[in-house]
Amino acid sequence: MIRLLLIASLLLLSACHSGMNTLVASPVARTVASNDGSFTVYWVPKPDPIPLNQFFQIEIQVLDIAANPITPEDATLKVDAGMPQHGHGMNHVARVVPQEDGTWLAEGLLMHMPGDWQLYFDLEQDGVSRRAQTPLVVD
Ligand SMILES: [Cu+2]
Repeated sequence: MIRLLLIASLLLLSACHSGMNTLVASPVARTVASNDGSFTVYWVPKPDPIPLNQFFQIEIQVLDIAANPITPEDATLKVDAGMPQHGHGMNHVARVVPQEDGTWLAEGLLMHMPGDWQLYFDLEQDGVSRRAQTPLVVD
């Protein structure tokens, strides 16, 4: 417990210096764990809620299992979305731009149909790609 508090306060300290605090502060960000449990994606859609048939962005921060940030210096992030029940993806390829504060900004996302989407975060590190995914209803 003390160790967790220590990590948390260290994180807060480093967050203040790098300006990352807004993304990790619950409940601002939504969270999704990777399928293998090795990292967590904190994400904030802009605007929120995600609009139908309109471009939107997602601010993203990734923390490993010990709550240490995984930054664009450590890994490459891809963001994609699809409607599995319809067998299609987006009509646009999202651009994921590394930010100086160690986060990412995904741009050019567009949900062109209402209904059940899946949002995919693929983190590639040391030649291995691992996925976090979350359901998303757009109406
Ligand atoms: Cu569809």
